[in-house]
Amino acid sequence: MFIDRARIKVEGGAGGSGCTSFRREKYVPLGGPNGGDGGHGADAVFVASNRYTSLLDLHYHSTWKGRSGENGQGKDMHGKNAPELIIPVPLGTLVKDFETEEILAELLEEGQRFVAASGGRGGKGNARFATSTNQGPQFSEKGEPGEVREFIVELKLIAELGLVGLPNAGKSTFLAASTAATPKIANYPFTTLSPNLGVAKLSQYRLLTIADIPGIIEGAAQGKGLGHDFLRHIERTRVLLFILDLGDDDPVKTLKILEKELAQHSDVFKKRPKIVALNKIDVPENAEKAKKLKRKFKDCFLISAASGEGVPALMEHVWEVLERVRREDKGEEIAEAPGREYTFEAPYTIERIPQGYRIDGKTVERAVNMTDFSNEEAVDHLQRKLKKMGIFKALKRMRAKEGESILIGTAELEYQPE
Ligand SMILES: Nc1nc2c(ncn2[C@@H]2O[C@H](COP(=O)(O)OP(=O)(O)OP(=O)(O)O)[C@@H](O)[C@H]2O)c(=O)[nH]1
Ligand SMILES: [Mg+2]
Repeated sequence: MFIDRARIKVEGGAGGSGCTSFRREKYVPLGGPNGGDGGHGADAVFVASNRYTSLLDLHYHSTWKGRSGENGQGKDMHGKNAPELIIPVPLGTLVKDFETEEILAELLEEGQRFVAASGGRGGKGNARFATSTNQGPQFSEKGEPGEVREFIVELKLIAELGLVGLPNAGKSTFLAASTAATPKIANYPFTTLSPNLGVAKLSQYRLLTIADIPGIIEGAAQGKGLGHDFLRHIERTRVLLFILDLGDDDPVKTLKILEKELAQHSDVFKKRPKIVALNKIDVPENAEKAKKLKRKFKDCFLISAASGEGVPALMEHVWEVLERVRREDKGEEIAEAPGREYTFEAPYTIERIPQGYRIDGKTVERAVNMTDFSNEEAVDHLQRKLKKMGIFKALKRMRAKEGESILIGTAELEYQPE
């Protein structure tokens, strides 16, 4: 198994600001307020899609930011909400919090979603603040900033096709021919020292992951060579592809050796469908030999990993076998989604700090973030809001003194007892 990991930063779109405006009509000296609300900022959402098989795209695109909502306008026109920002990830993606590494979501099914960062709420226009005592409010709310979060996204890549062969048989060359992987290839044994992985794209939606492991030699089970250590990497593949070098003295014997080594390593290989490819058909002497040899295998493909000859036909066959196995395996792999626990959270907390008090809490911070402090009326409105939430009472109980600082989010206010 291989783990693909990416660190990404996601930011929801900011809400649009509310508008301060008044009706203008002929012969009406002072129209009522008609400033519209700002639109919602974009939520950023992870969506599982079977069109993706690796996190490669996230490695190249590590910061995502949703669009802002539109600002409200006069004549009660609300700003448009921003469309959702979709971050596509492959099925099986695990989303973890960057700081705590807590698993937040496991996206297993097509279309399954997880909201990574919420967009900010749109600010209310001044029309919303009209009351019997203040019929012409001169202020509106600013849009709320979008949420900003960092994640570690993980994908356990389970290769579906495992390549098995003696050193130098051409396994890495085959991986390079069928996928975009660029493994080291050389004309000496044990070129590959650790597993390589590639994704073969047969057509837009037909993708399959291939594992190329170091060559296996006779006696590997007793510790010879390197290959045995890596057999566990292909234990979970659904299909095995044996790559045999036509230049070998006796490829039939080679296949027997390889099968024996696999059997000694683990019983799981017994049930795996096996496909045989005779490689290096491009070498003239091999072409002759291949004709006779072909009959000795029940089912085999003649290919040249180097020139690509025969590779597409082989891949189509691999795909057919895989589709059958996938259908059969389906029942086994139902992973449970992690349960969620809900805990009670106080709406805000007040903490004594050297210069005064610090208030933390989503609603309070949001109210502050959405206030335009250059506008007296807006500040008054905030005061009333905080009062409704019982913040002044709480501060009084904590014996806050006039002029002490109250820190909320990024704002610093001054405490005035009522
Ligand atoms: N002529 C010819 N040479 C090939 C073909 N496939 C691979 N080779 C050559 O065979 C040699 C070994 O190829 P690799 O792909 O490194 O073999 P491997 O099976 O990955 O070897 P290890 O990693 O050592 O296990 C290289 O020199 C390749 O260029 C082929 O189809 N035709
Ligand atoms: Mg190799």
